[in-house]
Amino acid sequence: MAEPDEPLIRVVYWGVGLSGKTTNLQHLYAHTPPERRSAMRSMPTDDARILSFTLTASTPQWPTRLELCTVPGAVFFDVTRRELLARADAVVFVVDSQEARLAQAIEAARELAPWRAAHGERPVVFQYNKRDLPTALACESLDHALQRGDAPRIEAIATQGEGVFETLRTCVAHLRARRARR
Ligand SMILES: Nc1nc2c(ncn2[C@@H]2O[C@H](COP(=O)(O)OP(=O)(O)OP(=O)(O)O)[C@@H](O)[C@H]2O)c(=O)[nH]1
Ligand SMILES: [Mg+2]
Repeated sequence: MAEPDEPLIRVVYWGVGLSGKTTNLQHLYAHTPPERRSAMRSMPTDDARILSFTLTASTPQWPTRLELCTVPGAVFFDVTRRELLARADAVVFVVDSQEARLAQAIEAARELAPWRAAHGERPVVFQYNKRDLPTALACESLDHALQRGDAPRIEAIATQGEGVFETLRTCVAHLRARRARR
């Protein structure tokens, strides 16, 4: 494990219910050596669970511990979601690529907008998930509906682990770039 005095950077996995946030965290957890991560913690809410664990993403230039956590997607966890978001240093926005889920994703993007406006320097990485489904929309359509065009986006099939580490690496790269500019 990393030294406890290393900075803890919080990455919040954002997105509507069933978009694939938990699947992302489970894959990251399963494929990170135990000496580089904490145990998985779950915070029971009424009927959803918030998952979190810390992992080290150390380089000689920037020894860091990341705390990864999921928000509960269901609308009635509004308050919990906002509290978690308020503490986020970066956001991974997990989007279910299916057309039938687009309206919900747009709503989640709208909910995220005040945080983005208040913390313009904090990275947001879009993950277009469920690319394996025939009902997935073209990425350009998702960009058009969800993005201002400035955030990175990664395609993923979280159930197969595809794009999951790439998403987190992209997020960390942006955090590092921001730190270097300070
Ligand atoms: N086909 C397909 N299914 C996926 C993919 N990623 C996740 N799923 C499935 O989508 C469902 C929801 O995934 P979760 O990871 O539980 O979603 P969540 O965002 O944590 O949902 P909440 O906790 O309700 O907010 C599960 O049945 C997953 O197996 C994917 O890339 N492709
Ligand atoms: Mg979940």
